[in-house]
Amino acid sequence: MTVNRSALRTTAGAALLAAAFGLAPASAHAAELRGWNIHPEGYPVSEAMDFFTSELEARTDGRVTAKTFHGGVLGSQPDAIEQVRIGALDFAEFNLGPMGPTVPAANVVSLPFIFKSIPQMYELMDGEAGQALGAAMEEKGLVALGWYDSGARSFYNSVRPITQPADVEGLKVRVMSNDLFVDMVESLGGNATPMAFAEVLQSLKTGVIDGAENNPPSYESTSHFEAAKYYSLTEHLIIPEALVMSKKAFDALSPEDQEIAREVGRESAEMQRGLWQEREAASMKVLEDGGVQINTIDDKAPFQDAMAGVYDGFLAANPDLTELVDMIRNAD
Ligand code: BDP
Repeated sequence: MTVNRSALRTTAGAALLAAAFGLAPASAHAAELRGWNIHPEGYPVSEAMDFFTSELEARTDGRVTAKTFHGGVLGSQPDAIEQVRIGALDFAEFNLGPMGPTVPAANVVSLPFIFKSIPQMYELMDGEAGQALGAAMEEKGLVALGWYDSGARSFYNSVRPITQPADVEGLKVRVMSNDLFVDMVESLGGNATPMAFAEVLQSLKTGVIDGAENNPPSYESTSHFEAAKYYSLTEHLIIPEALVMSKKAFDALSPEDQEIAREVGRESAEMQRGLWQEREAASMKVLEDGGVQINTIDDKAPFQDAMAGVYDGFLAANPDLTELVDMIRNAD
């Protein structure tokens, strides 16, 4: 029997090189990536994530396979952020609000009224602001692949319509898990309770809270509107969301597959934004038909003015983020 020594040397050499550079040999059986999503199937985020996983698989010729667990079955958002960071989960779609405690720069887009409109948010997230936030997230182990839309959040409650800050006084309002939102509600005279999204409906029904705040699709999809019928369009928060991959999972991909993941992530965001506009209109119709009393706020200035202390406190605690705050709030 003849042994092809040069072939052996080549194989051994390649393995050595791979080991030296910390590259794992490509495996035909890479584990399926696991993704977290708080929203139910059919929600714009969920549809866009399904597009992401199926296109990722198709364009990598099956080298990368991925599955999203919809409906929050893999736990709460603050926990999931940690899990993705450490690589226990591979990808997810997060609102930047609950990300603030982990990624301080993310708090900048959780400042009330910082964006002037949704189109302005798109423009800034697709430009300099998105780059700055993406870099800050990556330092914490979260690779942003696309910026999703989450519309504008407004207050809803079971007690009265809100037309001026004084109407918030004394209301028990659920907020997402981030002290910034506690400050925000307290600045309006309300009592803020940070709470997991999944617990809100029951808490509204039992009177543990009087209300919460969210965009029309989430207020509708969760049935919160059935327990809290006053929806007041304060539109105080425009917080972008992100499709993210764990840096651990991302770094394990080949450069070619990383590029594909980024490309499909960007495309999924475009798709999500289109679906979002449609769903917002559909949700408003469900709310109207469901007997929700919706009021617009003609003059938001009193609400904006009430937020001065939130900004002052935030900038005093995070002077290094002043530049990013100014860049966004001074943008046209
Ligand atoms: C929705 C966001 C979701 C949040 C939820 C909340 O899309 O990520 O978890 O609000 O209020 O609009 O917790």
